[in-house]
Amino acid sequence: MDSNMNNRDFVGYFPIADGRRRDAELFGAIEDEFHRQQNQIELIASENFVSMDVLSALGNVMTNKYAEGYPNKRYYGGCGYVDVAEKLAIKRICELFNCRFANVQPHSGAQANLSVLYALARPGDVVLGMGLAMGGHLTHGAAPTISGRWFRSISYGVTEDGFIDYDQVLRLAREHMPKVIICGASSYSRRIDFERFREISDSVEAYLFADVAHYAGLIVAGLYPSPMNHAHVVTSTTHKTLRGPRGGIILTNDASLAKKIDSAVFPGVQGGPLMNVIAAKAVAFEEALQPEFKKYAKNVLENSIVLADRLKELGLDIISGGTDSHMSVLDLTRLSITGKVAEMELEEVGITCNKNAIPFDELPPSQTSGIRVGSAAMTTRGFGVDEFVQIADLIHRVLANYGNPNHEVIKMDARMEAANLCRRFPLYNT
Ligand code: DSN
Repeated sequence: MDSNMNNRDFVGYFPIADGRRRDAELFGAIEDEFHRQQNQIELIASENFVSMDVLSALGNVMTNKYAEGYPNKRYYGGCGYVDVAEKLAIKRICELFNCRFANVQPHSGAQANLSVLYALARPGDVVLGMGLAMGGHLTHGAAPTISGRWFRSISYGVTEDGFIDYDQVLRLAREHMPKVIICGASSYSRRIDFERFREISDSVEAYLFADVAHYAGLIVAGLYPSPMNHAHVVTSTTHKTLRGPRGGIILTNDASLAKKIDSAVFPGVQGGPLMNVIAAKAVAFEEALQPEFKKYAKNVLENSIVLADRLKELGLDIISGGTDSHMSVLDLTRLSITGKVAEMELEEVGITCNKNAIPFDELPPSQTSGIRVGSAAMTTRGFGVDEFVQIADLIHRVLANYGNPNHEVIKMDARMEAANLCRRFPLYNT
C-alpha cells in the first residue's frame, strides 16, 4: 500500500472515510469484512485474494460505461477506451491458455456455462455432466438450475476410490447420446483426463465442454492438464486459482463456435458487459503471464499436497486419498461429525472452509459428510509448507476433539494459534 495512505481510511484500496460518515452501516460492513479476511485462515477452495492493482481496477470509471456488443462492434458510442480494455483481456487470456478465441464478458462462471449450453444445445437435448455430490457443479445439470430443467440431464460420478468413472461416462454416453458432455468440477481434486473425455465425446458425436474454473491458475502455470486441445469449448471463472476479479470467461479454438458463443453471451444471456470488471480481468491476466505467477501456482500445489498428506497422517480421510490440485475433500464420516458442524467449529477458531457433499453422501446438501479445503488464498498471503502443516494440525485438533469435555479449551488455544498465524502474514501488508 502507498505509504502516504492512512490505514484507518483505506480498506485495501477502498476509500471509506467519507462513506463511513455518510453510511456507517454499509461502510462499516465493508470494513468488518476486510478485518474478517485479515484475521481468518481462508481455506475456501474457490476463493483467493486479488492484488491491489486488480482491486483498484475494479473500482474505476469504466463501470459508468454501457458497451453492449463487442470491441469495434458496439451498440453505444464512446466505447474506444473500453474496447482497449476488452481487447487486452482477450489477447492476454488467449496467450495464457494458448487458444484462438475468448469471450471475457460473462459476469460469472454460471453465466459462462449457461451461455455455452445456450450456444451448443436446445431445450430437451441430453447433457451429460458430473453429479453435484460427486464433485460436479450446479450448472452441470443439477435439478434446480436451468441446466437441469431445460435439458435432459444425466450424471456420471466417481468410482468407490474417488476417481472419475470413465467407464460409466462411456456407458452413459452410448446409452443416452448426449448433445454435450461436460467435464470439470467444483470438488474433484484429481487430474481430469480431458483426452479420454474427448474420445468418448467423439464416439457419440457430442460436444465436449470443459469447465476448469477451479484449476485455471494451475493450468496456465503448466501444473494441471490443459483441456484446450481436447474440448470444443472451455469455461472458467477468473477469481479462483487464476486470482482475478469475480467473473467468467469462455474459450475455444473453433471460429464458428466462437461466433455462436459471442451471440449466446450477448444478446442471448447477458446485456451490458461490466467494463470495469473486464479491465480488472485484463490486469489479472497480465499478472498471470508473469514468471512470479508460475512460482505462486507451484506453491499452491505444494501447499495443497502438504495439507492433504498431513491430514491423512493425522488419521483423517481424504476423498481419493490425496490431491493433484489446490483442493481436497475430507470425509468426516468416521469422526461422526457433519460437514455443517465442522464448518461452524472451524469458523469459530478462525478457519473458513465449506461443508461439502462427498461421493455417495447419505446426508442432504444442507448437512453433508465432508468439508472442502483449498490452498490458493493462503498461499497468496505467503503461507508455506510449515504453515499448512500447522493448519492441518489445527483442523485435526478441533474436529477430532469434537465432543471431548476439553473441547472449548482446545478451541480457545486453536483460535489464538490461528490468529497469530494471520498476524504474521498480513493481507495487503496494511
Ligand atoms: N461456488 C463455487 C465453488 O465454491 O466451487 C463454484 O461456483
